[in-house]
Amino acid sequence: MKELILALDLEERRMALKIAEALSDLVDRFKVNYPLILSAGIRIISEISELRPVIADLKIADVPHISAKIAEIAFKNDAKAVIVHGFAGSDSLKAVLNVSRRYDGEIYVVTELSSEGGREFMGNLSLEIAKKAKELGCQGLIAPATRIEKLRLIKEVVSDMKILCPGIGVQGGSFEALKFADGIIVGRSIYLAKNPRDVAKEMREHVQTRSS
Ligand code: BMP
Repeated sequence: MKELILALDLEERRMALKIAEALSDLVDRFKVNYPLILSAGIRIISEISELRPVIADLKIADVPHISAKIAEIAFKNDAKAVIVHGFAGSDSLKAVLNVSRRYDGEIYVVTELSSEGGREFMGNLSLEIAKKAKELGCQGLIAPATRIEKLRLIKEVVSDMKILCPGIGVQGGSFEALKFADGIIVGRSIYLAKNPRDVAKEMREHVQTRSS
């Protein structure tokens, strides 16, 4: 079954919780990123994880001992998965993997960003990053719904790894991504909508249709 993951990029704790509560029956997981964590505090991960599992999108990209500390804090606060930048290299990935194993958590490695800038430097490295992430035993990848051909190539390289795709909706990405992805990550198209439940339902239908 493919997943719908809501990116809760709000800056207000109460609003984030309100949306999370209102949509928890329609989404599989929540993803929280710096805007919410820096505004509401790290415990927000724990609060939201009472509704659905949380992916902590800290895009970890530091020297290994710092990457490990960041991951440890996320998992201690009940994150079930963390997002890591592949460009930081094998030592940083290994450090985070070691921590994640202690918590039975998952790590998702960013291949190239879905934005235009993602082509500029990361685009040249993303297949190598994907291969390395697979070789090291990472559970999944974050790959762009905005570049379907690249996504296809990434899928070819990793076959059985989980791929989650951001970029559908406001960034212009396509549901075609679900041909290769195990889940889509959607933020603004849902939480800024006049009726977030209607949009979430629509997205859920796309995901379900592509799951069969
Ligand atoms: P939106 O659907 O509002 O564009 O949000 C996309 C979410 O996915 C954001 O939280 C962003 O940080 C994340 N993301 C992305 O957009 N592209 C990537 O390549 C990697 C991401 O994590």
